[in-house]
Amino acid sequence: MEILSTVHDHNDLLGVPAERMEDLCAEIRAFLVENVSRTGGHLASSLGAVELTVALHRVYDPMKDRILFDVGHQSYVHKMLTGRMDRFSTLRQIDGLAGFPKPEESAADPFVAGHASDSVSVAMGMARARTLRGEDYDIVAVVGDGSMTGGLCFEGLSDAGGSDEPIVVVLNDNGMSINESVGGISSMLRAARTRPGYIRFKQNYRRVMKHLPAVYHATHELKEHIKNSLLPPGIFDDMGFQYIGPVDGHDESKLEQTLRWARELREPVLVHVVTQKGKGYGPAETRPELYHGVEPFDPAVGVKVQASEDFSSCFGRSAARIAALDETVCAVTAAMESGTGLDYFSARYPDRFMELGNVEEHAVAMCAGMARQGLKPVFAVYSTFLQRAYDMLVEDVGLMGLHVVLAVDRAGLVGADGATHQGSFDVSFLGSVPGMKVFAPASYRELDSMLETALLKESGPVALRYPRGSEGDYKENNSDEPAVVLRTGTDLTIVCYGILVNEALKAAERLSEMGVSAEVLKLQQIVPLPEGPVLASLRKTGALLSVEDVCRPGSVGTRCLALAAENGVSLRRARRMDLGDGVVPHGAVQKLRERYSLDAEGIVRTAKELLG
Ligand SMILES: Cc1ncc(C[n+]2csc(CCOP(=O)(O)OP(=O)(O)O)c2C)c(N)n1
Repeated sequence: MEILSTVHDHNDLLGVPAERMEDLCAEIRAFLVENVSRTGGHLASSLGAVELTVALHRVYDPMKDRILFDVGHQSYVHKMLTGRMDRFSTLRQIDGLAGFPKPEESAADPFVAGHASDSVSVAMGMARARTLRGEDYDIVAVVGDGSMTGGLCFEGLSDAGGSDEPIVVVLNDNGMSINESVGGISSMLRAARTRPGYIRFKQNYRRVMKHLPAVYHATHELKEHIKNSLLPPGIFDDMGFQYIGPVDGHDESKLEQTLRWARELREPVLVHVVTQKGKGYGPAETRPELYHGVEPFDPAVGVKVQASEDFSSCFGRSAARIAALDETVCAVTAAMESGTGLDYFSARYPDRFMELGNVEEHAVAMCAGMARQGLKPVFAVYSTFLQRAYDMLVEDVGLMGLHVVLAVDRAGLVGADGATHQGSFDVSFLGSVPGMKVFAPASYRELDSMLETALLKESGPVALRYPRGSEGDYKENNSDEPAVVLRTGTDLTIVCYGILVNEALKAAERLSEMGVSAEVLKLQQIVPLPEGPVLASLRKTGALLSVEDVCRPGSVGTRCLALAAENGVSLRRARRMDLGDGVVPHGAVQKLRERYSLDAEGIVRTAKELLG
């Protein structure tokens, strides 16, 4: 790490001679592979963006200018070049370096990132602030081709293209989302990538015509014609951007030169950069999808593909099983095919599987259309990303009571990805969608039965929320009842659901050893609340302890309190154990449970406090 060890910021980087840039990039890649293979994290995207990030950091000063990485999973090199290299051994661990941009961590991170497609909008907001406040700094949004499939990105591009704000959008096009990019935008970019002739033509044309303005006007139409034949839809130019590209994203000096040019234009510019995901580490170049996000692995061997059993794989198998019973069942994903376990389904029912791209809003509205015309769609989506489609849930699904099923994966604590990815809010927002039923399976068997019920027996909107990872000791199937008393007691009612049932049962056992008789009421259905069983238990014990991995507003505990009050059940004591405002930092799930007292120990402690 001869060169890398001397680079801690923008000025150090400017001191590295141009001819050493290739060596520097090689050292950065070696550092990334070595460190991420130990901690786990997002590897392939950062590997692909090494030259691009170095060039950005030579052209722009990240402490003064604003470099916005869309999603932010590709920002590891940015972190390395802004004084955080020595913290990489703590990446994604509790109190360690975050895996995504985090302003609290460094002034070089201008904005929280984690969800795709918002960077151009944020850049436009900053550009307007800069103009109105008469300030002087540059703004760059770096967005991947996968994230560009999201509608929000096009809202930002439309605004930017129609404005006079000098901003630079760097399209980091590697042809990949987590898996291969899909849809019309990706076809358009593929065509643009393979026809680099236009940019050469345009550069030469401009150079010559600068001296011949009369001829320029006369030949403008001809130029447009040539443009249209070389660059299929010319969409960015037509939207008002100066389109520059495609540029080789692994030629650092070319990138630097292009970015300087883009900055000098002082108008909305889109620089189309072509990169290879996983570049420089053989196994990641061959299977970039496997190296998008990795657990710790041996770099000499590479990531091992293991068919592990977890809630996602269980969902994929169940969806395929149920699809065999009813040919109107279809499965939908927004760029998360393997993460949600739907690769199993897609291999068996390719015609009834829809991978739409990074498009949660479209996915929900599209499912509503399918349901309206007699299909039974299940949209498998991570809890955190479903947030984006709230309006479609209310307007397109809820108001017509359409039979759309949501398989809400990664509900609750997700761990290392941190605040932008925790599934803390789904119970709160799903609970307000008209007609929505929410089930919370706590075992694979419950997930399987509840999915069948949701798809084949229900007729309105239904969501199943289940956690990241595997089931615990609880393996029963109580899905026939909305609620079940797993353990009877007289001193207090522990209301729980989903994976935390395991912690609640352990806690009740320990409490009984201390002479406290806790009733464990497990809910299979959390919206609407199973009022009868909740009231019966609270009347009996007179004390409520709700245990859940969600934010407090709209939580089950909050609704239990309201239910008790409305029904004249006076509680001697009550405590809601949850994730508070829902903003939970990164760290291993078990560590986070400990921090929020949502492990058995914490529940015991809280129960003892509660009962005095
Ligand atoms: C709203 C939203 N949906 C889904 C995701 C999950 N996700 C993280 S990265 C990614 C792929 C992004 O592809 P691209 O922007 O091309 O970047 P690349 O990984 O190819 O570098 C996806 C789908 C997300 N972060 N945000």
